[in-house]
Amino acid sequence: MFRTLRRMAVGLLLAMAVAGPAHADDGYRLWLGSAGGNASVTVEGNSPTLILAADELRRALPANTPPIRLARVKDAGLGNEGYAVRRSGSTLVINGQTDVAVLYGAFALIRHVRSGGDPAQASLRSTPRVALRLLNHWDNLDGSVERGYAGQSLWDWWTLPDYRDPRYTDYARANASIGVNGTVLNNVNAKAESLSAPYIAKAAALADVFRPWGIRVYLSARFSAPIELGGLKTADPRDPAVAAWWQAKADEIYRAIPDFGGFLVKANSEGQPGPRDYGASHADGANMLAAAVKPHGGVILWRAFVYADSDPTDRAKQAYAEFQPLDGQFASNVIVQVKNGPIDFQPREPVHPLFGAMPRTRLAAEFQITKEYLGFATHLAYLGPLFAEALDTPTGHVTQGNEAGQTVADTLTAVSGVSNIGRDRDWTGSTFNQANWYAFGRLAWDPTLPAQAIAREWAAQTFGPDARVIDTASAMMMRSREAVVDYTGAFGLAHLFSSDHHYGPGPWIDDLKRPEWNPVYYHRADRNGIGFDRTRTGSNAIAQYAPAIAARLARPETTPPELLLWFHHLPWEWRMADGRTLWEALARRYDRGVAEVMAMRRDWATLKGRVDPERWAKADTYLAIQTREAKWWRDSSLAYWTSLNGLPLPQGMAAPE
Ligand code: GCW
Repeated sequence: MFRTLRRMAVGLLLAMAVAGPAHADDGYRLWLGSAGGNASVTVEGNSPTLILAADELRRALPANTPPIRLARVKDAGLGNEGYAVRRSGSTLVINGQTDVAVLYGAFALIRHVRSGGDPAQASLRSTPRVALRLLNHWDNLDGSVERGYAGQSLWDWWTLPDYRDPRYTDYARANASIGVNGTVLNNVNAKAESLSAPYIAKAAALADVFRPWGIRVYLSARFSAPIELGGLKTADPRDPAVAAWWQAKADEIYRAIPDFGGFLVKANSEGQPGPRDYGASHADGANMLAAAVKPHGGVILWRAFVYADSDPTDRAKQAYAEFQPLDGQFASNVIVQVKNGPIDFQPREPVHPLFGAMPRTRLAAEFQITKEYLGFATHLAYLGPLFAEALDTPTGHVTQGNEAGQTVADTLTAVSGVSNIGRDRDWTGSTFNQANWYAFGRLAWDPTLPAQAIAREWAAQTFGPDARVIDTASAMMMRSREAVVDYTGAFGLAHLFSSDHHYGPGPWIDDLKRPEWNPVYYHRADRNGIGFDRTRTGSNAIAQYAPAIAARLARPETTPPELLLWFHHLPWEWRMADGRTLWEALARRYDRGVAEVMAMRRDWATLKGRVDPERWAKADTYLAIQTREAKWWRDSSLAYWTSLNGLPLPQGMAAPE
């Protein structure tokens, strides 16, 4: 009896040792994969960053890779962060002007090989197009994450600064591998305490972990901190005592974190304090903070996400109205951070009119990687196409040296992504959500990369070299965001979400405190028509765009169909370019969205057995949830629209369940 038990126990242990734990470790390891290599790597010098780069190469690349040599070189064309990887005789050489540039080169080679490239043929050269590539964590000091769907905050404030969880290192590795070079640790809805001495020490511990990976730490600052922490009577930016308090605070932070990146500020927005409380402008507030960090080389990221209930005519116009007139007034180390669209991270928005409209101000684009309006963690929505679409949009403004006209990406000093990272084992709540973190970093580095190439490269590194898996998974990803647009509201409809969690449909909601929180404010549908008139006959928001763009948006016929109802209020019988009525086209889009999700699930089913069982099953279950909820969106939305317009559903479409 005992012997049998013992034999069983030994057998079990052996089985575990051979097969490894039952769960898919790769979920934790992200796109970096598991260690299996043994490549031969030599480093010149003993910089900590180069040693880390060599370790990454050794663990990721097999022993038969040509020997690799890492070295800093002078090559002005590479800038501070660019790399060059090339063959020299029998050796692969990775060069950059700085240690971190060489590290980026090492990750580029790993990416090249792990997505199917021949190491012997590697010839890679790249410099980042945008200087600051930042994650913004909306992490609270109590461990919760605003709009976070992947568990508690990664930062364990309780055990910091003493305990440096190895996970912080893995976080830094993942970010460095995609070129992210800064991270804002705490929520923009900031508590003053995040700038207190104990939290500075905690942030400093994280900064120490991140430093060799080329990642700087930033903090969100609460504008009223001089009152809450400093005991001052005011936070008026024009008061010398307030400026002195911030100067001393900056000095204190820089003593602990010499390469501190700077402050991110949400001011006079959704109840946050700011300079306007004292009759001062956003520029007054930002410049006062900028002066405090300037001697240390820091920046101020000042958010343009403002809308006031005092002007309910069109929320989409308010940020431009408040910020554009301040162009030229911001200090040189202020970066105005603008959300990609004028409302709030919808599945599709036009780009924000501020891009290109503030030529004398440094700008950042803010994207949301976490899927607040795209189905939280469960729905599959690959955001590569959303990010790329925005970055690639022409602003219509022509600048010197850019006579062909600039794109949004051309206007940027920084790109920020609101993080989707939490303490979940898979970091982001689902395997496919990891791709959004990955795509953000890749596009921040090079906004011209095609979203599909990024999807393939991610899939290869995440699931391995099986071509069927790479083809199928990347094709699913590429159709996924458009599917979400279709089942939540196509043709530029927006903000139809149930409040204020923003999960599920609520186009009928009309009873919230502020008019611009209500979905009915955005769709303006009635018996006769639907859409928000932003032309001259309506809010005239189109006048905030460059003349060439505004001229096209002035008429529905020349407005991109996917933004039609963002800019125009049209009769349900309006004829689309293909001759169908707007109502028929819209109704069919809901159906198409559902069909696309069902197709994604069928495609995923064909990969059973080709993806490890744990990750396969979780994604399959999530696609089942998404199928159910896409139908919920379609059926409830159609039921609501028909209750207004009294029109029958297009032929062949079943009545809502
Ligand atoms: O997207 C909205 C969110 C808020 C968020 C705000 C912002 C951090 O619903 O949760 O607050 O925007 O970006 O400031």
